[in-house]
Amino acid sequence: MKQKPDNFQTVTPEVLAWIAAETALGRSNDAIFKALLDAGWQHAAARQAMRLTAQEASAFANPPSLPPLVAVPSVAVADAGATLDAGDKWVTVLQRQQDPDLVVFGNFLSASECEALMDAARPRLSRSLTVDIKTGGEELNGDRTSQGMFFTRGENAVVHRVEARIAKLLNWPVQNGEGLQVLRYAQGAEYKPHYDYFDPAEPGTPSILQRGGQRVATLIMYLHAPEQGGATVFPDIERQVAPQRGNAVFFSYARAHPGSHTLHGGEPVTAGEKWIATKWLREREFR
Ligand code: PD2
Ligand code: ZN
Repeated sequence: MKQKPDNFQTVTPEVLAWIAAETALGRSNDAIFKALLDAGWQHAAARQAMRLTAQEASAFANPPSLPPLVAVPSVAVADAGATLDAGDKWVTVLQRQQDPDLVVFGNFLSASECEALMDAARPRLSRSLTVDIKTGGEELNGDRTSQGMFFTRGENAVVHRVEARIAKLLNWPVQNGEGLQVLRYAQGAEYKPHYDYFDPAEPGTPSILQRGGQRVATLIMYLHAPEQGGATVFPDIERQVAPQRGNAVFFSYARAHPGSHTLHGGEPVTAGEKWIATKWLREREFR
């Protein structure tokens, strides 16, 4: 192992602050460097101190940029109590709020549509995977203890009908949607709070985004209510949505950033089973 030389000098926060103050007073780098040497600093340590001060100044002048703001799906102006034309049926607005834009719909799915989606999904359920943002692949995730499956877009008549309803209500092309995902939460299962967008800072994200760009909105439809627990929670805005059969919650995120306030999770199911179908919407066509 390399030994620290006995005469090693530590670049302290005080010396960095002194260099920054001298720079602010208009003193040149050469003059500051010479003053450090005159004060007994070794060349290497003085150079390191100058470099660190410059780095700090540049990070301050150029803060890390935010991900871009993109267009998102939205529901035509409608406050709680409104009834909306979803193409093949009328859907009611039970709750609406801004920042994030969040809408709870009633009468989104009929009981027979819920049953049909569960019946078609049941034989295909397996322990839920989530996209591994480190690699762009899929992984088992301890934060998500449900079982799940994906339909392909338009896979059967009910899926097709529900997707057309979503597209009409949210003014967003069917082609920009991922395949419908069905999740079954047994007693004790939960989905810990997370964001649905892909973290731009993660190395696997660029490869995920090649297929349709970012996720920009989520619609969670409740197919079967548990006897207890299983609410969808939004910790940043202190909201909860009850998992009532046929209802759905929509929220959008124009920026892939925590400032979207879209942190959300599925509380543990404490009695019975909870079933949902989720539609994630992308910026562009998802193939
Ligand atoms: O089941 C839920 O409440 C839930 C919570 C958080 C679903 C999702 N996220 C999702 O499907 O993204
Ligand atoms: Zn989610």
